[in-house]
Order: sequence, then structure tokens, then C-alpha cells
Amino acid sequence: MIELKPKSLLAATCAFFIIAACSPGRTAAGPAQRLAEAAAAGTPLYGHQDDLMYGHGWNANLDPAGDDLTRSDVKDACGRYPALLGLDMGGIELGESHNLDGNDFSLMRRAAVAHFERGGVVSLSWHLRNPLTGGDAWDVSSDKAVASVLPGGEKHELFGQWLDRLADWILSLKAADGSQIPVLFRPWHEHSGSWFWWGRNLCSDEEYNALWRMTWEHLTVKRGIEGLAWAISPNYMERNFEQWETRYPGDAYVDVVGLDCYASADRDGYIRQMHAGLASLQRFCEAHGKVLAVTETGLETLPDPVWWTGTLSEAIAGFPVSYVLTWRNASDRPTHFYAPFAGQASAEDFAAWIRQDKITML
Ligand code: BMA
Repeated sequence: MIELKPKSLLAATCAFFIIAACSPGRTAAGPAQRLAEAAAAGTPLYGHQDDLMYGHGWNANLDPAGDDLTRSDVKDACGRYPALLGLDMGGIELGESHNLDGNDFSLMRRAAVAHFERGGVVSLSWHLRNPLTGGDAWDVSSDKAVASVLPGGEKHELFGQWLDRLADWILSLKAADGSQIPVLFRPWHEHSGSWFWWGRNLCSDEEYNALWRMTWEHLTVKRGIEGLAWAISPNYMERNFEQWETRYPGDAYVDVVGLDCYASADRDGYIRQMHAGLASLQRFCEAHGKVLAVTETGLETLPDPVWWTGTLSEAIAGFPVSYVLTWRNASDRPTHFYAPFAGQASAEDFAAWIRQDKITML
């Protein structure tokens, strides 16, 4: 959260110069301010999920201690790292050593630190287990899961432990100078759909909003995590997309409002959905003073060699988006990737898009 109250401006300005002078490789601004500036300047950050963890046919987790976190499919393709690194915390709640996609949490910590020290923004999503059924995030067999973790619910205490494990990991993200690394947190995502246990048909408006506020209170107030910015990301829906707006915890709990919307072979359909979704969220952001983003998108397997300049560029043109994140390049599934790698069909076009649309990279 950023709060620019006049009385704190002088202190904030002094802090900025002190920190900036000490840390030439990165900016002092937290993620929310950094993203707001990128949106205003028309220079969105490019983000890639799990970029430093693994890629098409390689995996840093196979030698976590020996890995120096310099490899990236995107860097291999265009010579530069994404400016935003997406990581997923799914599995931390159970105290597991690896997340749901096989990432070693210790290596993820090193990746987050390395990315921050290079000048990047770190964003955390959370595909956490279903606390009521013991199933995964996609287990929608009960519509009582959200209610069960709220105060008075049978899993409330357990969920407090889950939040503490998450908080412990975030609090362990320390820069070289010992300061807390500020991150963007994007929980309870795609809540306009009904495929996660916190989705539309699985809880009421009140329950969803209470879940968000409880998460916020726990991490920000109880555990005192500094510099945490919060992103909410409804998935695009053809019908009644604006329904998501009743599942919004309030302006005090959110910094970034982003769209999750994936492409398909239907280019025009994707562009139409992106335009409709972003126009709606842009209105919302303007009314609520929030920062707009494309929190998840991409075309799986990137078969279109000019997808970046020919489709994505048109899909976001004219919208003040602060960042655009494409999903992960799985190391163990040859057709599950959303970013170019060296020699991939769209690699040259990706580099052209970066230049053409003034996309921020590292
Ligand atoms: C999905 C897929 C899954 C993955 C999940 C969480 O979209 O990539 O394979 O487990 O995201 O990262």
C-alpha cells in the first residue's frame, strides 16, 4: 500500500534519496508506486511466471544449491530479463519444501532477492490447498471452504497457521542491505470464475470480502510485513463481468486491479475480450484510484510468429496498463509455455514488441 499524506512526504522524500544513494541497482519505490509510474509513462513492465526457476527444457530446481539464477528463457530469446517476476506460493501453507509446480522455496527466495537486486518487481500468487477438503486449489467440491476459514469457522485456526507460514517466507525476503524486499501479493485471483475454492459460486460476496480483509490484516497488521502491495485480478467473463465488483474488499485493501484473460486461436475474440475487460477495469481503476494491469495472459505454445506485435500489442493499445504477465514455461511439458525461448517461433517478434511498445525489461 502506498499512502502519500502531506505530512509524510518530506520523510518519504528523504528516505528515497538515502535509499537510492545506497542501492544504485534498484529503486526505492515500492511495487505500487513503481507500477503507477509505469502506467502513467506508458511503459508497462513485462512479467513472466517462474522466469528464473525453469524454462523450456531446463530446470534450476534440479541443482538448486549450484544454480546462480542467471538463466531465463526470455533473456535467452531477447537478451533481457522480464522486469516483473511472478512466483506462486502454493504449498507453503502446508510447510512443504517445494511449491505445487516443483519449485524449491529456498531457491524461490534466492530468485526473488536476485530479481529485486537487478531492479525488478516480484509478484506472488497463491494456488493454495483447500483447507476444508484437503484437496487442491481447484477442488470446488464444497461451497463451505471460505466460510470455514473465517472467524468462528472450523478451519479458522488452521488457516491462521497457513497465513503465518506464508508470512514467514515473505518476511525472509531480505535485500543485500538487510532491508525487507517489498512485493506485490495477488491472492484469491480469478474470483469471477468458479474453478477455485474461493470462486463466485463457492462463497458469498460478504465471505469473499471477509477472506481478503482477514488475509490483509494478518499479513500487514499482525505480522507487520512492510511494503506489501495488493493486486486483485478477476478473470474476464463474457456475461456480467462487472459482477466481480461486489467481490472487492475496499479501496484500503487493494493497490492494483488486473485482468486475467488468455488468448486462443481466435485472435479477434481475444482482442475483443481484452478490450472489453480492460475498458471495464480502467473505469473501475479511475473511480477508485487504482493501478491497472494485465495480471495473467498469453497464448499457449505461441504458434503465431507475430503474436506479440500482431495481437497482444493491439489488445492492450490505449490502456494505461502497468504490467503484462504471461504464464509459465513448464520444463516438463513441451507444449505448456507462454513466453519465447531461444529459437522459438515468436522470439524475434517478442524483441520487436519490446521496442515498439516501450515495454520495460531489465
Ligand atoms: C496453471 C498451470 C498448472 C499450474 C498452475 C499454477 O495454469 O500452469 O500447471 O500448476 O497454473 O502455477
